[in-house]
Amino acid sequence: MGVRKNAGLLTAAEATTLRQAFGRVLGLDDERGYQYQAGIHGLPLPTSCQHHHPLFLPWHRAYVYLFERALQDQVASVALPWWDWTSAAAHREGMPAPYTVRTADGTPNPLLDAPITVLTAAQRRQLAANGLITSGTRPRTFRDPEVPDELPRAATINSILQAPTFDDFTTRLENVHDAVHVWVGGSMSAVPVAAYDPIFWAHHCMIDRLWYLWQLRHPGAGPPAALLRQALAPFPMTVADTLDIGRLGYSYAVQVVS
Ligand SMILES: [Cu+2]
Repeated sequence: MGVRKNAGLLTAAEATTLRQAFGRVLGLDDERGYQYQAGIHGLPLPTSCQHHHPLFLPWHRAYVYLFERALQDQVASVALPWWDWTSAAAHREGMPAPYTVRTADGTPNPLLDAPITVLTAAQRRQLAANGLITSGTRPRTFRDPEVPDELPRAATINSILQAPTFDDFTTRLENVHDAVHVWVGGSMSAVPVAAYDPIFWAHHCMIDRLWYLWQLRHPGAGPPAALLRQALAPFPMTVADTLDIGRLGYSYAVQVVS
């Protein structure tokens, strides 16, 4: 089914497909739509995401998988790309171009930012006052990135990929993950609104890919057995359901960018 690729190496046609899929999901007001999907992570309540917990990787794998399925319901050939923030390109330029150009194909780029339509007036005021969304009655996500060369380094990730146990691996990877959220800044720096920023999905695709690479190197190692039957609310999946991306029907292209 879907082959996830490096966001820095998308062809023009692949980038157009990705924008089309995001554009269509952004236009849907029901449970197939962007506001519903992004809202599962934080606001509107309840906050469902799992952080600083052994469920972090399984929960986010299910989340990204089901969002990718929502994109594929609109544009069957689309796959979510990953943002390799360790690459030399990322350390020169930061986020990949498909996510940062202001316009593409003659229209505003739906990967640059997104509206957040589900907030109460009080939430809008408070989030805007805290610098997490744009102000006004029709808020959007925004970013305030740091210097590109301060993104996580390949050597750090290579060391984390050698972690012998799932607990050690997930704890160290989640800390790097947190640092990238903070690096992007603005909406991405706060759990309640982070998933509305389109770069969220490329960031979490990278996290998911690193878990997959760790799984390849450590066959048999995984989350504690006691967790395997745990449900990943609100998704109709358990931890065990997330362990094999082949069974979920997607794969990661072997692509590195220098
Ligand atoms: Cu995250």
